[in-house]
Amino acid sequence: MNLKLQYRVPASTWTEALPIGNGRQGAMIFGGVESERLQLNEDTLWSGPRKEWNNPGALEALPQVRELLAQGKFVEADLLCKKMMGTYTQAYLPFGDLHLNFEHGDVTKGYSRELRLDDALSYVQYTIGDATYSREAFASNPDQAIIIRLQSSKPGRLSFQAKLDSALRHSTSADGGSFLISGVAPEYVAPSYRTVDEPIVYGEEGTSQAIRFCGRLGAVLEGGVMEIDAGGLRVRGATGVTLIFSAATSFAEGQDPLCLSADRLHAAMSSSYEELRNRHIADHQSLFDRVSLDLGKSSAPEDLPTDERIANFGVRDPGLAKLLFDYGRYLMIASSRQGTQAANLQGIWNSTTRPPWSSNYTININTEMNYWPVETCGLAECHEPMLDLIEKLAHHGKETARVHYGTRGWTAHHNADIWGHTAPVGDFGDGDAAWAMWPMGGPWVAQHLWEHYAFGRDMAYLRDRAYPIMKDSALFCLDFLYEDEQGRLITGPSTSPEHKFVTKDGLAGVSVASTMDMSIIWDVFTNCIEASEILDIDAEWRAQLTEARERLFPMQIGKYGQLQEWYKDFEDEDKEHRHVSHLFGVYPGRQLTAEGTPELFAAARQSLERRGDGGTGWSLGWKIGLWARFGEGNRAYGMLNNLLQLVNENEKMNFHLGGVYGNLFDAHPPFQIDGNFAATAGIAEMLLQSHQGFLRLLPSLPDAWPTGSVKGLRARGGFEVSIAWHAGKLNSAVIRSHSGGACAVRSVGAIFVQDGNGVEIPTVALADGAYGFDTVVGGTYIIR
Ligand code: FUC
Repeated sequence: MNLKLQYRVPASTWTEALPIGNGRQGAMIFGGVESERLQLNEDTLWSGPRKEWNNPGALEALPQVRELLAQGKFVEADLLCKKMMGTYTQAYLPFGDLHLNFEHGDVTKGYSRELRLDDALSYVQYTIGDATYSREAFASNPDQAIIIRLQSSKPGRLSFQAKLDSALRHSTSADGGSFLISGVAPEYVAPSYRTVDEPIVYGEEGTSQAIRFCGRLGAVLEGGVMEIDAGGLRVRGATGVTLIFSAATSFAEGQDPLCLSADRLHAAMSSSYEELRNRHIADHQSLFDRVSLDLGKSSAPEDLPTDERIANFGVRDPGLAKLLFDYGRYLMIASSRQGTQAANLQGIWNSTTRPPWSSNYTININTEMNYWPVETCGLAECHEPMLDLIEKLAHHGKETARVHYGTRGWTAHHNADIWGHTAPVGDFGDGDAAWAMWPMGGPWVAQHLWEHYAFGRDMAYLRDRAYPIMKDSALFCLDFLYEDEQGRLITGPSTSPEHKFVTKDGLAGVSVASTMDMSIIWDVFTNCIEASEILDIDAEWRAQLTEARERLFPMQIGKYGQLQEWYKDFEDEDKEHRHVSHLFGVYPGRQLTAEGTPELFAAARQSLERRGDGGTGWSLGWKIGLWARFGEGNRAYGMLNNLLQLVNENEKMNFHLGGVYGNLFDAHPPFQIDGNFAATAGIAEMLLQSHQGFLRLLPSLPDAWPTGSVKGLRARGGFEVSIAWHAGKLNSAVIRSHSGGACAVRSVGAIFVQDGNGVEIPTVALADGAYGFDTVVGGTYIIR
């Protein structure tokens, strides 16, 4: 089956529309016949400007909170944490819409609409009378524009009006041969979960510090005539039209969106449609083609619409599981490119002015999850915007660490935004501590700096860019930790994100030394220790970290045989809570493994079992990866099954329900992109793992995929790995070494290795059932 999403009717809702993007500009294409809508986004269009978010009163409350925690007064401590809150983040906003109104009516024959993942093209086609109309659209990264090609098979049949619109304050005009929309964002947008009298606040015209935006629409005609005025762009009697849309904002300092959008438009208009299209496809494929997956023959009919395929087949169609995997890679390339903003809660696609959770960066799971597939799936360049965001947070988070906790280093809490917000959110007293009071956002995102090195092995990057920020994050942890009465190092106030526990006084979110805090700190310490060894620097500091790591409050096994989520064996507020924060050490961490920590690993598995098989889309996505790490392919497959359930657009927010919409977007509900990325990462994790110092081939292959292959996955150590399997067993694997050095592989039993010339390479048996051999840079090794 072709690599595409396909439908026989136009989208009637936003979650049936199809996403395109070039990392910066995005569009959701509805494919309407008489009136077409492209809902537009630009990734720097947020409310703002940056305002002070730290709370100078926080530090004073800290010792009082710690004192209450020492006395076991958790509910009181939880309430006192309100004194430590800063402001809410700003919101990511919709740019507007491009409307096309055609004069040919809406009675068609043979309508089809599709999104092709391999060349990143959206395509609509239908017949009216004796003319066939087609629309091809793409978002070009090399040409920084959205391009739509309209065609009629009969000369002169294309007549339509095109106009740009926005829900934000704006005006329109004709300007230098293009149709121009220009506007300004609000200075503040309250989160959607808050009821306030004035949720959207604009600044004064002329003096507003908010982000300004401009969009321009230009057209190149084959036949026909065109007029442009403040009402839009009108075309009469054309045979073919290329529409080009360019957008810009004033987010980057000194950037004038009026000029920039014009420059971008003129540059794109100087190329022919074919040139634009070819450049776009080459650019997309340079990333997309690095990986390919085959899970076996599709069981669904070739022409079945994707929404029906989800509803009628789900995971039972291996072709649909493959499509979901490839869709995650497609969406990453479309929403996160070098120089753009990191993908937020909705990637770059958002149509509402008060989007769920402000469509911000939620860094207590969601933003990290977005970037789980990038390294394993060969998209390391797409990681860059996340690394940029981390740098921004590290910069602003120094002040937050100092003001809120009196520590060195830097940190961030559970929400961030384009301005680099790092404080606990809650408008100085409004927030809920179980969510906001979590200074582990910094240390968690710091993991990404290390992982980028672990896969890519770029020493200069590690030394100059990653390590200094990782080190400062570890410094924050060292200062934030304090001793309990037995001399163990604990955190406090400490939460297990968004989950509360039962106390005699009621529910509380805050205690000390939650398992997640300890796991994240173990992770940042370990990564710093290894990085400093590799760089051969900071020996004394390394010793200090190693000593502190030994003294971290230990993990414990609770009364249900589970890995305890909190430092005491409290009862859960919600046994099936969507967050599985205490399992961080299994995935995405590497502290807990079957070989290294068998009892804790088994307890972690029991915790996952107790959490159940339900959850929001992203929660299901996390559980795919976790079951893959537990080596249980059939359970991971079960989670994929639960994710590949069709969710109705009108489904209300539900913390226990997940699935996908008709356009295969992950449903929280509402839409949230993280689950798509987690699914892609999870499938990769089922086929290849490398977090234990060796490559594990096919660690969690489910029975449902007996025969298949994957090409181009990446593993830590700078390896590119292709694997073929048959009847559930490894056929062969090909490993390409990009940075040379030792390679260790674990499969079933001993391995037989040949180099690219068929010469046998000697192997040595290592610990944990792995076998090792030496590689040279650029060398290819065949494993059987
Ligand atoms: C986390 C989750 C919610 C949602 C929100 C954006 O806090 O618990 O389910 O994903 O982020």
